[in-house]
Amino acid sequence: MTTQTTPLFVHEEVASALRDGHPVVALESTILSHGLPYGRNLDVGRRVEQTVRDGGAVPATIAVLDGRPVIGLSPAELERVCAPDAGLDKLSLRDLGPAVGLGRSGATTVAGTSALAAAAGIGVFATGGLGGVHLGAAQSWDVSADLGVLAKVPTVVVCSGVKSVLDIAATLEVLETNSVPVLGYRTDDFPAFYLRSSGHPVGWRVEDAKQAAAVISAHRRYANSGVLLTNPIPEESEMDRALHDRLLQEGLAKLADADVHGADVTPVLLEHFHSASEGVSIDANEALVLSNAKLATEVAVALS
Ligand code: PSU
Ligand code: MN
Repeated sequence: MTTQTTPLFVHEEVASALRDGHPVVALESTILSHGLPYGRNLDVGRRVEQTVRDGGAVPATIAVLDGRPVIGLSPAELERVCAPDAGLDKLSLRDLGPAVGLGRSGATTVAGTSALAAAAGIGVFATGGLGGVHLGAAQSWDVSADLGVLAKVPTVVVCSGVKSVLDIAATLEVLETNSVPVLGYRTDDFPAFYLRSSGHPVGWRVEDAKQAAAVISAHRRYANSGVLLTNPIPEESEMDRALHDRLLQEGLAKLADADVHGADVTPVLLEHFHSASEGVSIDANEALVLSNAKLATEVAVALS
């Protein structure tokens, strides 16, 4: 019997950056395939990569294509992930084995991306929002695997907090239980994705990428868990609170009416926000992802 280990397919540019100790920033693909509509996703994917390049690091967008875990999509592969008929599965960490073993294709979530990035030796990862504890989780047990992966994988996730469609207080409790430090970039408040503040305090505040890098380096001496660096959406792109609250109530009602559960919850809610806000939420989403990519790049540069 032979044991087959499936290698990572690391793009040459990424591989050489890693060899030379140059900064690399991992990027997820679920945000493109399941989080943003066709027509905008490719543009955002390219801009995020360009933002990382402009900051002096190499971008590595991650997905599983035909059973190959790809670290650093080529331009053609990025187009494939963003195509209207891409038909990609949403891959959390538990789905990587099945997707690779069965030769399938899928976009990776924060959990899936963090695990593959860490396996490739990439420690900094930029995204939009983290998955968390869903409202009503006491009954549904719906807690994103993103939190469990941050507990075990020494990754730095730069994001704009979690959406207010989640139970933010419970999400912060789970992060605490799992020894994941939550840093606020120039803020004392945990951000709520479309909104700059959730009303919940962060554990620690950092003023610049250098401070963040110092915290991350020190954390790695004592723990194998990840670090969450939260960056509020740029002020000029923050969503109007009344609009936000209306969309949220409608979205939650839609979930209940259509009996949506599990992995479909986030995509269905995002779809509602996008269509009912006439694109305001998409602009907000793009602005925060770009801002997070810029900050993650500064942190990766400071760490390298
Ligand atoms: N939040 C967003 N946009 C997204 C996601 C979360 O604002 O696209 C995606 C991310 O890939 C995240 C995943 O890792 O949803 C969490 O899904 P779940 O709750 O099913 O674990
Ligand atoms: Mn879930």
